[in-house]
Amino acid sequence: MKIDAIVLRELKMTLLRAFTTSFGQTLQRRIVLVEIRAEGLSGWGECTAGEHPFFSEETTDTAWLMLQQELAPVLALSDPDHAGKCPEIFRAVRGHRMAKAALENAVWDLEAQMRETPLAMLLGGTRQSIVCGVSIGIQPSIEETLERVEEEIAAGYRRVKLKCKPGWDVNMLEAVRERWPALVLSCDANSAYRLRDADHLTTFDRFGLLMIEQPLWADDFYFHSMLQRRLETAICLDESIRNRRDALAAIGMGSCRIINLKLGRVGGFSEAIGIHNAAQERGIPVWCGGMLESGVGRAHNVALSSLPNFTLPGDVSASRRYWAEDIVEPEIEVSSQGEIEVPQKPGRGYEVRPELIDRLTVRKEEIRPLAVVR
Ligand code: OSB
Ligand code: MG
Repeated sequence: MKIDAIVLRELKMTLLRAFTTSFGQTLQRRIVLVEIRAEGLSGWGECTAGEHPFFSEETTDTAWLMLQQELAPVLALSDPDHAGKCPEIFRAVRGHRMAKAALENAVWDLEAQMRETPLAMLLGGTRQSIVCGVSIGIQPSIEETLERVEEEIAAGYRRVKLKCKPGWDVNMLEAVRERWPALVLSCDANSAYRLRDADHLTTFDRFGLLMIEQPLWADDFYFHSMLQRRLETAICLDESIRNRRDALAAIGMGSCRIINLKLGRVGGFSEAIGIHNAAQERGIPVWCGGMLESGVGRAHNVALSSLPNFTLPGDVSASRRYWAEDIVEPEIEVSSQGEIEVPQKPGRGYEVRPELIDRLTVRKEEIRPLAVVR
């Protein structure tokens, strides 16, 4: 494909309510979107970097810099015949996986349109609909937590994940479990615990959780493998898994029994498919995580979740949980059965809304192949 231009935009979007994890609170999102124009079509991608380097090293600003100075110029000068070539095109740049993913996913999006194929099908998806869970942030009180959980169950969601941290765990989990004994429940610590908390973490076993997500260090496999041996509850790794080799290491060492797959964290669809396949071959289920995405990233998460080894409910939920107005049409909607239909239309299957995107844009830059001097 011959690329005419790559447009970078930063959008300012306010969440309907603040989202709190063990590492901090987010209300105001600063989202980098990329648009790749080629052959009369536009592919879109979203960078899932946060505003601060708390979840990972990347931020909105580091991603902007890398996209503008390194990645978009290299991609604009290449003319990939397949989106799967992107990792090779970006190989010289170390790290910055969320920035790379924004571009690579836009190329997949574009390729699906060119081939007049649904994005999900191009990726190897086999599901007509995906099963959805929700991630509930740390609340000011247990009462408010119970209210949130009640709303989400009433909306049809099939799994509830509760953010936790030392001091906000057993009492809260106990209250939720007591009220809903059969609820499919998990928790996510975003690496807030240490190995000295192992005895404490074993007490979570009594809540019958589907999993404990990323209890220990964001870059660790070894200590998670030691912890996993002591827990009945499955550990799910999120932050630790950056690529397929990490997934193989974690599975091989017994660091986890479940993997949370996030497109941005692993650098895009190609690596995500590699991890999906490696996990599938070894009997390890995966599910799709979320990063408080706008409709563009969310549409890509829906497509990814249609692959066969996404056998657990993901954190892919409805636009209306996050935004007064999402930037895609239709918005991502969840049925009363807690499912999202995988679009059967060519491409991502959710149109972008250009006027709304313009209104939310706070900076914009266009990179054209002819203007790139390397
Ligand atoms: O660890 O899964 C996480 C949001 C931001 C950063 C990290 C995480 C999350 C979530 C929210 O849990 C998932 C979502 O609803 O998008
Ligand atoms: Mg997580």
